[in-house]
Amino acid sequence: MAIKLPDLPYAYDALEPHLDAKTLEIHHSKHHKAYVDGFNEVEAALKDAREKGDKRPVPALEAKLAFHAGGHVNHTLFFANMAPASGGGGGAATGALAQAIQRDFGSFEKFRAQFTATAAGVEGNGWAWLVYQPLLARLEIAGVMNHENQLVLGSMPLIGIDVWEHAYYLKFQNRRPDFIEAWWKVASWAEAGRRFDLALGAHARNPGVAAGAPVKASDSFA
Ligand code: MN3
Repeated sequence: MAIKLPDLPYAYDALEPHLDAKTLEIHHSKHHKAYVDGFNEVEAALKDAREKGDKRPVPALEAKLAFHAGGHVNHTLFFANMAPASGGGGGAATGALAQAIQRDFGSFEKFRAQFTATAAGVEGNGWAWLVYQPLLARLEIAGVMNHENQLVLGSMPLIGIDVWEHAYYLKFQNRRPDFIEAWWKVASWAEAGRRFDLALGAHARNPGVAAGAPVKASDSFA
């Protein structure tokens, strides 16, 4: 079944003055749309290959599928984990997520410094994500190249930043660190906290989900 480009949860100019409307419009209506279209095209090609019993294109199509699916999922999460500064964007984590960040990184400021360094240090195109890894029962920061590698399987994304040049070049040119600083002013900790609560709930219902390992639900900060 074909997927569709989701609407943004705010207007293109809603993240001004930190992130500019033109970049956001192109990012959503052109770049994100290209991943949605790419995913649908690859899915159709895989279906065709299955029906013809043709194995030859499968490895290349699966690599493309991971790229476009990763692009679609990452952008959907990314646009939703920002909010206008006047509507809850910026600030810091609260509640259970704040306690988990304190436990796993020492403080929010130390987490912020490590996350910023990860985002700034991604070579070429990629992302930085804060994730919850249920089998390790802890938070991790992952630098991701392109859209889809270097993540531990089963990690649940909580909040992330797109550091592909298309995310910032119009306004910030080569100054990725300035873009990252601007992003912190619109990062939605309400959304990250909501995803963390969902991740903990899923983990509590099925703590050994991936390997059958005797992992305890991480309820020490619940
Ligand atoms: Mn992007």
